Amino acid sequence: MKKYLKRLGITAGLSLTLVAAACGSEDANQEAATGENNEDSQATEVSVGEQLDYTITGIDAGAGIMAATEAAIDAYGLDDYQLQPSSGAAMTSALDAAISNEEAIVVTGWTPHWKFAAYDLKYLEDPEGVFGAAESIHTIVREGLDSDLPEAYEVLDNFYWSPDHMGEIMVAVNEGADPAEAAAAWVEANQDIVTEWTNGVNTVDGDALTLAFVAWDSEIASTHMIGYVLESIGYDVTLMSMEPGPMFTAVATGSADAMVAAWLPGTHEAYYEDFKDDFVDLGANLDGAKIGLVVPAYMDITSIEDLKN
Ligand code: PBE
Repeated sequence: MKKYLKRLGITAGLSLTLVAAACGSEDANQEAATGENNEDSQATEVSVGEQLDYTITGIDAGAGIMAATEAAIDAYGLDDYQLQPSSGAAMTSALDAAISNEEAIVVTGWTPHWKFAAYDLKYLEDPEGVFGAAESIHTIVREGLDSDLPEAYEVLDNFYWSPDHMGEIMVAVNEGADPAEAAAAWVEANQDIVTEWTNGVNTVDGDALTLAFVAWDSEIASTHMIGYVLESIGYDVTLMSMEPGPMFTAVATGSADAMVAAWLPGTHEAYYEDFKDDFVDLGANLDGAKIGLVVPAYMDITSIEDLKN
């Protein structure tokens, strides 16, 4: 049976070999089961919560998945846990470090994301349905875009792709490609898809267009991709990276022309409700997205409920 070690930080005083040997030994399991040799078995039994330092590794504080995770902490009575805010990049590097050492970790995770191609991961089941079902990612534009920049409006309205398409750019970026170059390469290699969005749309002559986005890996991919497509029909496109609240505000107030990063109906519900009368929702550009709590496949738990153990 594969065993993973709890974080080294809380194994002070025990050598790695000792913990590994004790946890892995049939004798120790037997003793724990029979209650024999209590002193030893207590030293080797580490709860899931202890292995995790009662920490859920999060991302940026304004992300919808952070609010959903706080709601899950409430719904599942995970009172001892804290949700650690960080960033998408810090979350994946914590995940990478934990997996290299086969340690326990639970992160706020979402699909599409390259981490599922890079590592063997699983979503924890969510019997309370706190994280919702499948999500769609919507394209949202400022009021008046249809008359001011009708060609951009048309392409943005036509834009629709699959989680696999988005994943291809994300994987390339994770493997070291510059996002703009990875997006351009994807567009060039997928002209059959892209021409469905641009067919019959007139070219323009350098009109300025701004796209707001948050630097989540998924949105880095989509925003660079559609920005490149809009450049290719003649727009002078500026990508503006910001926090989620400001992204919604920017499109609602018209300081950005569009965004392709609204996760609905659940993840960005609160932002959407605040601003929905002040912008135009062009509907889904991708279906089959998902958010939840994610752990390495080697962890011996299947449900968010198991975090209590
Ligand atoms: N995400 C990626 C975002 C939406 C896109 C799931 C991290 C969020 O939680 O707000």
